[in-house]
Amino acid sequence: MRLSRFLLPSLREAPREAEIVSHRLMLRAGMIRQQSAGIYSWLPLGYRVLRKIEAIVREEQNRSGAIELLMPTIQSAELWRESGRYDAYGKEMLRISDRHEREMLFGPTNEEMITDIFRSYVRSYRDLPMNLYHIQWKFRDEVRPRFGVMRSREFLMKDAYSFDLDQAGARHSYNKMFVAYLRTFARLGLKSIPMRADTGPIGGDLSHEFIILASTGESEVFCHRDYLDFDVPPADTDFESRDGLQAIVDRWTSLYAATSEMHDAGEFAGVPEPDRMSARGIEVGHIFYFGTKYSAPMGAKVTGPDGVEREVHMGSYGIGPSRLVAAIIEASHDEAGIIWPEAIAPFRAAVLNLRVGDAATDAACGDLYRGLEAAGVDTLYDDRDERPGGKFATADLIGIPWQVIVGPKGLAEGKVELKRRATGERELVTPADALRRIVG
Ligand code: 5CA
Repeated sequence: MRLSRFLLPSLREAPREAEIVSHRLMLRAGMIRQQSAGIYSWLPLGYRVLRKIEAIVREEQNRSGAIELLMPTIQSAELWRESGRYDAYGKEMLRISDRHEREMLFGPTNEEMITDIFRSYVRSYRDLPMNLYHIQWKFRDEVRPRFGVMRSREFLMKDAYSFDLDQAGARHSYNKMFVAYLRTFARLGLKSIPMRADTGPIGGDLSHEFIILASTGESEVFCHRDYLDFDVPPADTDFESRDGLQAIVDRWTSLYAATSEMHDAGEFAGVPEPDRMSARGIEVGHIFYFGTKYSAPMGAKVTGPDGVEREVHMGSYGIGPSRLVAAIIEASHDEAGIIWPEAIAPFRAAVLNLRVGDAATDAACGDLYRGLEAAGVDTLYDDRDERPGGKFATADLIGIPWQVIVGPKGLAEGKVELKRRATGERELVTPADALRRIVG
């Protein structure tokens, strides 16, 4: 992408309304634009990151055996009356009526709708276990939308729903998501810690929040320090092995870790003092097992091997990709701006032309840009007619992991400068070497 042809409305100054660093940087880097309280447009740079996060979430869901579908954002009140949640959900639900005065709502979550889909098509235990997920916009009329996309009213959610014949099967489905979540957050460059959690309006009695530690986090959390050094399950983990997965989950729940709602000060005092960590955290995922809470009132049943019909055991599993964009920035930035992990950077490389209009510099930049793109590297070519200082600042602000700085002085010696955003390291190399190093 040529920066001169891109929409990147970056700002020098942090807008005053932004209280936390991720919100400030997302506005300064031209990633989002507020349209109403808690409602944002994703500008081109921000949208690229969101899509990359979504892709990693999707890959790990698929790896665990979950199946993707897509449900609508608008739902009917009638469906929610079946579970009793239409009245129970309260003011967080955005209620709408259509031209026929039918009561509708903008979905805050999809337990009812997925249960309706399931009961319409699945009748036999032979089709179980089944886990269906989608990645779709949700709306919750939060009392205090704040911190930009961290706590917004409209936000993207990956929500998965599992169906099993019995509680033991449901536990295995829960463990699959538990392990998939550990892998997902690690691939996004985050250290997540699963913590015992409250279930709120979703319900049920087994639940974990996946928390990443950050001083600006909204949740107060308490945990054992050793979690920070735990190894994440590898890509070839056998998701079908009940015992194997249970062993992983047992290890990841063996030490103390709880959010403030579930905190037990007495138990925490039992953790050796140097290992005790009380910190602030951001909830990036939340998983629930709630048995037959929805299948019973909505009549989602399957016939078991003995020919007897039973209500299915369900769980639901959420990740917030839009919140993750902000959470990753909270975890990875410096005074100059964002430091994207390579896996989700909006562009992996930037080519900075320090003398636009100089034939040799333009030619070298053009070659590098085309070479990188041809090798499959998403590249931003800063071909704007602007001073070098402004170009350095922009590339650092928007966090591009590899930066190739090209100017007439270096080129006279056949060299360009290769800079790593994360470390600030700079090296003089030939353009061919720069390309080789970035392509990897
Ligand atoms: N139905 C269940 C699981 S699918 C559910 O709704 N869980 S949840 O309420 O915990 O939300 C799941 C995830 O969505 C959260 O972990 C968080 O990452 C994200 N999320 C929730 N509310 C917001 C919000 N207001 N802004 C941004 N992300 C949010």
